[in-house]
Amino acid sequence: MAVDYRERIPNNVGLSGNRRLQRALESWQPHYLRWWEELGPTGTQRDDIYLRTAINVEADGWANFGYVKMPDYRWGIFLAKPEADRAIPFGDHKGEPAWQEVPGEYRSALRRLIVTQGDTEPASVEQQRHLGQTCPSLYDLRNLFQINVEEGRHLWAMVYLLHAYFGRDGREEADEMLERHSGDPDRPRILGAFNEPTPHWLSYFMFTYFTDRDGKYQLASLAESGFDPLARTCQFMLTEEAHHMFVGETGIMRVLQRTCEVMNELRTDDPARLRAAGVIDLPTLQRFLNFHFSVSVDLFGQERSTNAATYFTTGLKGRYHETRVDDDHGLTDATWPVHRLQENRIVCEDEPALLALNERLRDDYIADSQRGINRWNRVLEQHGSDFRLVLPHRAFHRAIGGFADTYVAPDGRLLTEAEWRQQAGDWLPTDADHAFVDALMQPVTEPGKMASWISPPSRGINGQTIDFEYVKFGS
Ligand code: BYC
Repeated sequence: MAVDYRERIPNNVGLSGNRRLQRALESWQPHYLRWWEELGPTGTQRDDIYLRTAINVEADGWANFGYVKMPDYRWGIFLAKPEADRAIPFGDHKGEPAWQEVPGEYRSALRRLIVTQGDTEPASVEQQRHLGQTCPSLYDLRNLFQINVEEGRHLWAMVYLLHAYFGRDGREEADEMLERHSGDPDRPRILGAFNEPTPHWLSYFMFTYFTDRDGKYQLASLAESGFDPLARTCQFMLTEEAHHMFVGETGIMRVLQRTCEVMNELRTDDPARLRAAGVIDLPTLQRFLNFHFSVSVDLFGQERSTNAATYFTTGLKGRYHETRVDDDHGLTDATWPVHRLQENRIVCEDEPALLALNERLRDDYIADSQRGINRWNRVLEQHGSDFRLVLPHRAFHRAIGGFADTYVAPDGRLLTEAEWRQQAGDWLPTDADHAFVDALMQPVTEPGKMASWISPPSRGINGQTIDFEYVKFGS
């Protein structure tokens, strides 16, 4: 369906044919814009930014580039094209026609999933709101804003579902999306990682690599949902999510590249000398990696989860690439290996697969995270460094699940609390690490120029050169 950009809310869901829904969303829109102004990227209202905007869901339509002022960005509502005669692919209702309306008996579970998903989107915009003031280049600044507007659009996607399918309580939930705030002691965001600060660009690149990747796996699982509007919404969101992870992966790669160059120039890997030369030493990068990986691993929930089992049997949330998995899609007798603590050691034992769905998705996520780490390590190898970045053990620094109250080293060794306290500063970013990275974050806004601590990207956006003026600052 073509998108009408003359409408206040561009959409491919036929909004103009449903006056009630249109009015409800149009009355939410000013609240959203006020939230964007108050808690979105700071001091950017008048800047022209080279952004991509989705104008339809076709291959040639979802990435339209041009200069836009962010408050004028057209946050639209887009669902992937419907699949004719789609059937529910898993669970007790497997093979029945996918639901086009909310199944009454699963209403509150479905609403909960949509609210949890939706809550993360504005949270990440809030977390990143000050980063624009310390951008390492115009290229990076533009990518930050691209991600921010798309997270805004992903909030619109969930708010549309709440308004369109959940009546009054859906509208209330949509309002609350703008009332909870990242890190707010009274009204925090729902999931832990979304209340952690993203104070500088190193955290941001790690966040977009690790935390946006949780988004990929959760959205892919929801894209299998028997509730067809949710599945179609998530399918389209996933096309945008890839760029966010690209920003994280290439961001860290460029940091590594720059550090390696200086290591070779100075013939040293001494952190103090490298820091003095204005680059981020490798042990510091590893500590930030440990932190962002561990808080992102928490986002998959408990290892044994009856919630997850219910979401699956009721057909609301599937597995990663559910339709490509070769089994009965019911999981009644299947098992899955799960890590857990047993008398002072970590064991991995088979558990009922239905209860282990969070752990299974976490396994998919960890394997995917490792692939990027391998690519980062290739940069180190190419520069002759023996240092290798490693993913910490899944039990390291956990706040959710069976390892939440244990002290575990990055290599999986169980520790006493005293041992942990003694060594935590070797494994997680310290205040001094943050202060050092903060001090590096001086804005660079001349086209084509990069901060001292990061290499240029290998290419620009949409075929433009690296020195293209990706952001034109308003007066
Ligand atoms: N922090 O049975 P469990 C993204 C709660 S990211 C705090 O394991 P379940 C994005 C849990 O809510 C993708 N609380 O839970 C990325 C439950 O609470 P109740 C976001 C947590 O339901 C970057 C209790 O602990 N999407 O899109 O199996 C930028 C029991 O746990 C946490 C989704 O998450 C935590 N980390 O699993 C922008 C998809 N973990 O019910 C965007 C939707 C668990 O006891 N959500 N709890 O009050 C879900 O599928 C599930 O809610 C979860 C949790 C996987 C998160």
